[in-house]
Amino acid sequence: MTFQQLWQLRARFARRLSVMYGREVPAYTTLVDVSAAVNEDHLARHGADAERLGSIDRVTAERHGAIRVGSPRELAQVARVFAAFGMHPVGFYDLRDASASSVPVVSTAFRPTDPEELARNPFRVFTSMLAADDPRFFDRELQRQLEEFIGHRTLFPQELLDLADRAAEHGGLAEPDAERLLDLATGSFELSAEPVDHAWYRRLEAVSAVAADIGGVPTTHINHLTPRVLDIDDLYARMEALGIAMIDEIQGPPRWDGPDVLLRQTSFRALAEDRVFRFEDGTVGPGALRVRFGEVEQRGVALTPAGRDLYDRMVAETDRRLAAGEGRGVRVDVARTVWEENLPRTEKELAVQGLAYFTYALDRDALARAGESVPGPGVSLEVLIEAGVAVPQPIVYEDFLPRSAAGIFRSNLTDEGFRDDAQRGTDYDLTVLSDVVGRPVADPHDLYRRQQDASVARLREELAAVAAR
Ligand code: OOG
Ligand code: NI
Repeated sequence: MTFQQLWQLRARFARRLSVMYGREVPAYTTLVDVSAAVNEDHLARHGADAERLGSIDRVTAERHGAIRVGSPRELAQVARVFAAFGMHPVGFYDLRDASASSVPVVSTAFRPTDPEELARNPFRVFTSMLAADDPRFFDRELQRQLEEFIGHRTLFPQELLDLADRAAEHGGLAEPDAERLLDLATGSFELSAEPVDHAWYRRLEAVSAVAADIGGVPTTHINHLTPRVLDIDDLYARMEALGIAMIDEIQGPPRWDGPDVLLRQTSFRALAEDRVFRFEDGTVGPGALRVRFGEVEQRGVALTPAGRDLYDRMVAETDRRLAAGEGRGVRVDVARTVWEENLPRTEKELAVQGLAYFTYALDRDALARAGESVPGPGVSLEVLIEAGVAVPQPIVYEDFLPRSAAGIFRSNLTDEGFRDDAQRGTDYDLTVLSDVVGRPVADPHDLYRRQQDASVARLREELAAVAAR
């Protein structure tokens, strides 16, 4: 039987989840269809330029998922499952303070980390863990009950964990084990028909709808699967035209006529879904929950720490102007003005100023033209970029934005929930999360920088080879 490498398993896993989620949430299928049409039209209008941030095949196949688990033990287990698909934890997101509403989770994203692996299939899953030990959300009694409830459930069967460990160890699995792994992994994220304890669910919901979705049910499920588009404004307009009410605004950077940076996202609330409840009087019967939604994203270039600082300052400046009553309260309009005042208008300028990550291709014609004006081996990258000798190619942002994530969580909640800010929150960071998952959580900047550095080193070798002739 053919051996399935990790990336092949990953691609099959992404497709399986997509088919399952499309059955569960039919609006997702509409979203995928509209996304594909948006991408085709964008390509037709812009030609090869449209593929600067990824080939049309990759972009159209691309998805991210979101799941939520309840405890360190469950997070460590899901890390083992994702490792079988070549997906590793990257980045730390603290959503507990990222918005006014009650979102008691800390998160990371599981994704391929090698550029070649990303190119083969970039499937990633934003994964949140309930911070059940945070006293701002849960008093001592509720913490104890949560831990007990979550401690008693099994999200991932032992057979799945064993197969996953084997796949990770051997770099893949042969059939029929590969198929078994996919069945068990996909099944773990399927919406369960098991009855939900009504009183327990509602009790958690009073604190936070997110807490109820995680800790109020006996299993986990895909919260959303997100296709990627090349023009999110077009997507937004087409979905509204189809009568699907989107959230008020596109999250993240505004539309403007300079380079797209980081990540723009928007979403719509899914319809209420039928679930089975066990009511207080012991009867079991139908009910409805409304916790899942549709989301779509557009990705731009990854920003360096200096670029990210600038981004954060622009976001703060946008908030300040909005609070001062500018732009008639329309965030994206105010943001566009702030962008135009602060962010370079070209990728080349972003590169020269060291604000974004790029790989660099050597332009031999430009090198010949530049001649003596490009001095020897020690020449700085900036000079090479300015002279057109080093041609920047954007490195796509593969990660997430905490504020947008909190905005996405919040825009799909019916009420704000509860957070007692007089209490001290529990400390979580990248190191704590690494301990929890039992493997290092990568800092996204290290990954982008490594890719950029490798490309610059190759460029310098090519330059040296030319000079030696
Ligand atoms: C995750 C919300 C964050 C994103 O794309 O930023 C997210 C969730 O709702 O579980 O998916
Ligand atoms: Ni998402």
